[in-house]
Amino acid sequence: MALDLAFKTFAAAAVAIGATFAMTGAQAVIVYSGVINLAIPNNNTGLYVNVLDGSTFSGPATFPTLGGPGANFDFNVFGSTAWTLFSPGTAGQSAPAVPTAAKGYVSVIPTGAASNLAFGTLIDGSSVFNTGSPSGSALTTGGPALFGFRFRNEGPSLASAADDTVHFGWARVILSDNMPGTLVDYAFESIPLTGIQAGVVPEPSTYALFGAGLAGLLAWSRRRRS
Ligand SMILES: [Ca+2]
Ligand SMILES: [Ca+2]
Repeated sequence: MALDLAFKTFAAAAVAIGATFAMTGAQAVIVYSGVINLAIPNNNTGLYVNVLDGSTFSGPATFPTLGGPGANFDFNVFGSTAWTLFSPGTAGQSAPAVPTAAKGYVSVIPTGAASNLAFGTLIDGSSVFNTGSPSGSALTTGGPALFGFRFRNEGPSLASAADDTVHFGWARVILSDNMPGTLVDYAFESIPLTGIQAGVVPEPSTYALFGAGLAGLLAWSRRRRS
């Protein structure tokens, strides 16, 4: 596992290209993936997810590349005999590198394993985040487990941090050692720095289903305001 971590920590320099999405509007909206049940390969790549555009990457390279699926990823689950969560740095990310305060996984201490969150746990600015590569050893195996994360919305300018925002989210996974896992679903709060409760899926009439993408989300906001 030490080799995995060293490899994952080695980040290639990247040129900022590709599309990102701006979050606008003042109304809190939880964006929910729906049940997707995506496979998480149990290898050094695992599954990268960009929660803003829903794109994912699971190889064959170890990292997604800018402009490709999974670029500007927000969380990554990988592993071989055991599971690890990996925080974004520069690989596959817009410039500048993702700030420490814009990434990480909810944990008990900043250097500890990712927490196995109870349903409804609030993930917000008071949560403790491991911003590196926390172990997944505390997560329930063989059944659904919830972890919390925070992420950077890169904003339209891929070379500047001025329009970047920080958001909170959760993901539900099913993991077992020595075999592929499953990403069941995930959600995030569209308003920067606004808390979200782990595993809580809002009423269909009050959340933005991810399938429509952010265009759908923004249209929904406009409809709500009109
Ligand atoms: Ca991101
Ligand atoms: Ca930016």
